[in-house]
Parts: sequence; C-alpha cells; structure tokens
Amino acid sequence: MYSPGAASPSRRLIAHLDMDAFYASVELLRYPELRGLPVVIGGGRRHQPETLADGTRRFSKLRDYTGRGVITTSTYEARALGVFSAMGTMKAAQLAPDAILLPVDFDEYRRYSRMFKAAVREIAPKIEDRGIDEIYIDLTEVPGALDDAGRAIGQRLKDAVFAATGLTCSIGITPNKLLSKLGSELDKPDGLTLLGIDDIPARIWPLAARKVNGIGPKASERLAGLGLHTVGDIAGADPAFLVQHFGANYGRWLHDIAHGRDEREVVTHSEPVSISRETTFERDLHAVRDRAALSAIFTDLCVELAGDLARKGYASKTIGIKLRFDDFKSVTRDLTLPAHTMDARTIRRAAGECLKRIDLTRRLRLLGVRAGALAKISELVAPLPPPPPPTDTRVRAEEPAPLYELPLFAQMDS
Ligand code: DCP
Ligand code: MG
Repeated sequence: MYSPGAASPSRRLIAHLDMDAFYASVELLRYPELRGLPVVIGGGRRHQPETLADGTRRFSKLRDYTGRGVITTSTYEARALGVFSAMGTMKAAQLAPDAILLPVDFDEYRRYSRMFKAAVREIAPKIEDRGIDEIYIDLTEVPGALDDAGRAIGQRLKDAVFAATGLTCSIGITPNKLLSKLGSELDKPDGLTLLGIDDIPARIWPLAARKVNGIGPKASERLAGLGLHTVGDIAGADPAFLVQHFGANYGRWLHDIAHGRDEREVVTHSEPVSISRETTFERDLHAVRDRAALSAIFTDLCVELAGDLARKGYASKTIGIKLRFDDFKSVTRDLTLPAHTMDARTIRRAAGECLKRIDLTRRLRLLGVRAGALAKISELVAPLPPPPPPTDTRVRAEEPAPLYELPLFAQMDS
C-alpha cells in the first residue's frame, strides 16, 4: 500500500544519472567517422560494418533493412528525423533511409556500463543500479556536496564518467529520486540540472503527466480524460477528486508526486526475482487456427525478454509461460534449464516446451513469458555457453530470421 513515509528525513541530495544515447554513443567510440550522422542501433550480425581494402569502412543503411527488428536507440541526429527507441526498423527506414544501421553488441554496452558505474562509485559509493545506463546516487553524505546544491559534485561526476569512458551523461540533482529522474531529462544531452522544491512550479509542472515514472499510458489517458494533462494540472486537482477517480493509493500518490514529494531511499542492493513480458491479444487466438500469428507473437515476447535480460545484465535458468484463456482462467508452466541463458532462441525453445504441457482447446486472450532464477551476468562463475546454432542451415546466414521459424511447440530433442 502506498504510504508517503512518516517523518520527513532531513535534507537529502539525490542524483539521477542517465547516459546519453547510450548504445549509439558506445558505437561512435569505435566508429568516430559516424559522429554527427543519423545512426540507429538495431541490426543483426549481417549489418556488421565491412572494412575495405583502403582501410575505410562500409556501413549498412537503414534503407536496405528488411526484417522484423526494432530500434534499440538512435543518435540525436536520427531522433531529429523522428527515429526513436522501440520503433520498428522498417518504419524507421521510411523516415530516415540514409541513416546508418549498426548491429547491437550488448557485451560492449555492459562493459561500458560497468566502467561508468565504477567511475561514479569512486566518488559517491551509495548507488542504486537502475539498468544498463542509469543510476541513482545518494550524495547527501558526500563531503561538501550540499554546499552548492550539488553543482560541483555533479560536474565532478560528469567529468569522471567522461574520463573513464569518453561518454557524456545527463544528471539531475534534487532532494529526491522523483525530481532527479525528471531533472536528468530536462537538459539532455550532456546536462546538469539542479532543482530545489521552489523550482517545481516553473520546471516540473509544465511537464506532461506521462513523464513521471509510474504514470503509464493507461493512467495518463485516464488523466487526460479528466482534463489533467500536465503535472501542474494534477497538482491543482483536489486530492479527493484524484482519490475518487484513481483509488486511495494511486490518488494520494498522484497528489504527492505532483507536489514533488517522494521519500524513497536510494536502494543499494536489490535483485529482481524475475523479468517477464506479456501481451493481451486484440482478439482471442486459437492455438491451431491462429498458429502463425500466435507463433510470431510468442517469438516476439521471447526476443523482447532476451533483450530485457541483456539490458538489465541478467541471465535466467527458469523459463515460464503464462496463458489466459477466453474464460479468464490462467495457467502457468515453467521449466528449469541446464544452464543460465539470455539467448532468445533458448528461451523460445524452453517456452515452447512449456506450451506443449498445456491443453490448448480454448482460445487464448493473453500470453506471457517469464525469466526466473536470475543471476547477474557479471557474477556468473561459468561463462554463458554460446547459443545453439540454428537448426536449419539454409537460413543460418539470415539471423535473426530463423528464430521466427521455430515451431510453436518446441522440439527439445532437435
Ligand atoms: N533501450 C532499448 N530499448 C528501448 C529503450 C532503450 O534497447 N525501448 C536501450 C538502448 C539505450 C539504452 O537502453 O541506449 C538506454 O535507454 P535510454 O532510455 O536511456 O535511452 P538512450 O540512453 O539511448 O538515450 P537518452 O539520451 O535519451 O538517454
Ligand atoms: Mg540514456
């Protein structure tokens, strides 16, 4: 249940640090000739740049892309053309046909992630890991940090990250996590934004409600329906009105955050129990009659889940699925693998094996895939085994397409 926290702690100084165009910026370190150009990250092995005889490199262009991939991120030059994270690569190709397409290299991004976090930790050890490219940092006890509302320490952190990685980041420094997270976005890229409680009306209230972590698409739509579009609109609403429309917990939370109140601590140790992806179909699907559609959705979920694991730096040993039928009954199955994995194909096979164990006569309304028994990749004793080769040699050169050709119900013995 939401409770705003009892006693207000004494003044805190919290930073939120987020790397700028992270995957793309890491790629630009090895391909500096691409600086200033629209570049998107989202290709596969076949989009690896080629080095020509004269030493120059030949890059893939978005216009040549065919497939079902999505963009992980884009440089700010590509964003100016309308190309953003999570956009289908084919769609991006229509908007920016001349943009350079590079393959995703999670290992390299994780390496840089560790480097920037280590650089920060040397200055301010109280860090909450929020994923591959963002952290919260509690600066309250860093000597001198409070003297100038965090400006000097903020600049020191940015300099240290740049010295360690050659990459820029954006930092928000405020009295709490909520405001810092919003603040770090206000002056991207390469920003340093300091906010106090007095800055809330001018800097926070104009922001769209959905910018707040915790106001998702559904909630922001509901808010908009009530005429509440910005954080300031929420701040001006009667708390009783918010409670009436959103329930006691969420309604009170909305009121508090709109006034910049957030007492959450910076949590230095926390491990997710599981990571999952699920989708509710537009219409109920049948395992046999809608086999092709279901198969593609199933594979998409596994690919997205593998991406989530990679981004968060985890590997999973237990893969599970969740189905909800047209009568709203749900069923789950899971399977423990011989070794940890973050490989989409291995996840897809295991999930397919789980699916075989469910009676599929009813239509389905929801399908989910879950990765449990997680281990930090950086802490695994044995290295991850290489993913198994595609079973069909005909399509071996065409990755990741073969994944989509896996049968709905996996043949584990193949
Ligand atoms: N990412 C992804 N899929 C998404 C969103 C992000 O794979 N839908 C990856 C690529 C990003 C990284 O996570 O580089 C960090 O995400 P951010 O949202 O911080 O985006 P960027 O760092 O790329 O850009 P920004 O400068 O806006 O922070
Ligand atoms: Mg970022």
